[in-house]
Amino acid sequence: MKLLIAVIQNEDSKKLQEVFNKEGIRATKLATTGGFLRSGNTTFMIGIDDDKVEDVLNLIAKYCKTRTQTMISSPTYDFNLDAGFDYPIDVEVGGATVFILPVDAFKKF
Ligand code: 2BA
Repeated sequence: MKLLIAVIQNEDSKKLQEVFNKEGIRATKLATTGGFLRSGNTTFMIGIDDDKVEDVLNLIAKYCKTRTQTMISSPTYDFNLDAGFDYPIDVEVGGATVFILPVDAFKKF
C-alpha cells in the first residue's frame, strides 16, 4: 500500500473529489496553504493499493490543470529603501504536486 499526498489547486478539488468517489478511491481532503504564494490550496491524502497507484496518478494528471497566478513581489528586502517598488510577477502553479510514501501498516478500529 502507498499513501499519496497530492497538493492541488482549489479550483480542481471538487471535480477530483467527485471522480475519486465515483471510482471508489478513498481520500481525505485537507484545506492547506501554499508556503510561497500563501494562498489556499487543497491537499488530498489517498491510501491506495500498489497496483492502483498509477490509476490515481492518471486521474490527478487528467483533472488538475496548470494555471498562471499573479503575485505582488517586492524586488528587495532592504527596508532602508522606500516602499513602492512592488511589482506583479506571474507564477505557474500546478497541475499537482504528489508525494508517494510507503505505508508500513494500515489499521481501522
Ligand atoms: P506554493 O508554495 O504557494 O507555490 C506556488 C507556486 O509558486 C509553485 O507551484 C511554484 O511554481 C512557485 N514557487 C514555489 N516556491 C518557489 C520559490 N521558492 N521560488 C520560485 N517559485 C516558487 P507548484 O510547484 O505547482 O506548487 C504548488 C503548491 O504545491 C505549493 O504552493 C505548495 O503548497 C505545494 N508544494 C510544491 N512543492 C512542494 C514541496 N517540495 N513540499 C511541500 N509542498 C510543496
